[in-house]
Amino acid sequence: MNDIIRIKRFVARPVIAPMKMPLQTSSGPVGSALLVLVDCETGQGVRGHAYVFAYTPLALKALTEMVRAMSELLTGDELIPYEIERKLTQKFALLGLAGIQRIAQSAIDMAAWDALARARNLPLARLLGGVPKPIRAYNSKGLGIMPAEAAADEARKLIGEGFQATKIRIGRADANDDLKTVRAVRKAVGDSVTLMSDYNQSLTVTDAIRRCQMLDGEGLSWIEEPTRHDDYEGCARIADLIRTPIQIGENFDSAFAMRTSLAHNASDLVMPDVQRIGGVTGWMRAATLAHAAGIEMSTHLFAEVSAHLMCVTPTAHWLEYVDWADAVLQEPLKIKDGHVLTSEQPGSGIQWDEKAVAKYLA
Ligand code: SMN
Ligand code: MG
Repeated sequence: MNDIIRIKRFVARPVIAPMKMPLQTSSGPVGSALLVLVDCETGQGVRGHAYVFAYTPLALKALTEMVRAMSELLTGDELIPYEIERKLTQKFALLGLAGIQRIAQSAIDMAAWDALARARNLPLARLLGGVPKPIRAYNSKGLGIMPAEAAADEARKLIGEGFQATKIRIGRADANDDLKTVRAVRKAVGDSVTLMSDYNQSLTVTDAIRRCQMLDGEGLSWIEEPTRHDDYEGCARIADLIRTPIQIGENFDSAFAMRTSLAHNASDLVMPDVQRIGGVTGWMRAATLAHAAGIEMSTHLFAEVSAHLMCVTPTAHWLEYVDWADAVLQEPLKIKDGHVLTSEQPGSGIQWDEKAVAKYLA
């Protein structure tokens, strides 16, 4: 139990896995799962697993190489996520702790925590001081930018998979088409279903105020990223004028960014992304900030690990569910009554389907 666990290396593998339902956002398409799979190999033979998204094929190789470079720095070190963070933060201080560097560091952190939890034979939520629980989730894998009738059909399908909530991507060229779509989806799923919406940063502040006002009476549970993610002052002006809660956070690239955002009252809600906020380590800091600020916190993608994190997030709000890594997972997440069932296996529950990985290796 008290044996020192040493890092042997982190293995990074790029894969391009198919997505059953490609997603069109107002900031571009997500058509296949461009993942870097990261394994934390330890001297004891325990292996931790995590994946991150490269989003564009142009970044897949660079992200893989960045994880490999970080692995070289860490070989032989003790498996202590906070010390790994300290070392990587110091080594990359001059380059900057954002973008590919940030995602690679988060991948290393998640794989390290997973290895630690497996070494202790505990689900990640338990290692963090909590217990795996069912987490309320919205089905986010569809409802991209599409015509209103198609959106209504797709919404029915997404809710039919066992959910009580889903998210509509908005930001069509004509604001009336967004309104039409929101109304068509509402009609299709009924009043009891929770509907979120997401502009993916596509509007100017002035346009965002006008367009959010058009949607303000539609019963949306939040309007996400109406404008540039780092214009906290602009987001605050929007949030001030709109009754529907404004949601941002998937682009916070550390708890420091979230602190600045909170200081500006940029949003009513936050939803950090575990691959940008700094992995498990960064998430825990962000969760403390949200708790102290009394602001509800949701997740962004990465449902497998995020479900564990929600078990120890004091202001846990909604888990975003997508199935984009399922093609390479042995045991995809299970859904029950609108909740994701947090894995009870040691670690986060991520286990590669090696046959599928071999098939999709890029
Ligand atoms: C989103 C972001 C990145 C990839 C796909 C979809 C979207 C979301 O902003 O919040 O789901
Ligand atoms: Mg979003």
